[in-house]
Amino acid sequence: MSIRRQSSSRALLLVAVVAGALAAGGCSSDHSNTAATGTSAPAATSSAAASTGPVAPAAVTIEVKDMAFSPADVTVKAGDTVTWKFEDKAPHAVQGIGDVALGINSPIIHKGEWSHTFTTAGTYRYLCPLHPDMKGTVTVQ
Ligand SMILES: [Cu+2]
Repeated sequence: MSIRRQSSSRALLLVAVVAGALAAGGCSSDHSNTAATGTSAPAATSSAAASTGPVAPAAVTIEVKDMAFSPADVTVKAGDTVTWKFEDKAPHAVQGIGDVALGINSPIIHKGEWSHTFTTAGTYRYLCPLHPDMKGTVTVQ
């Protein structure tokens, strides 16, 4: 970790030196290049504290296989995350129907997972844009 950061800041320093040399190129006098002495690396403090609320959000998984979403209808609470697990012979996607479901838009996935966190109560209908007969509903309470 610290080694990696050191080398990246060294690369930054190198860029600064090159940039300084380029900037000084137009000037014909013999200034010594002391531009890059005082560069301090940016403090990359990553405080990824896991903030757990009073109620742990639930995770619901919908299987995407045999040309269907299963279960097709799920009910979750606001703040819950729904994961679609794609494991069919054909690729599929999850696309919300209507304005209320605009944020629901997965890429086309053959094998893999895609998640969406529902923050607002409502009824969200979706389909697979490749196979519009594949439909599902997420009800958020
Ligand atoms: Cu599909």
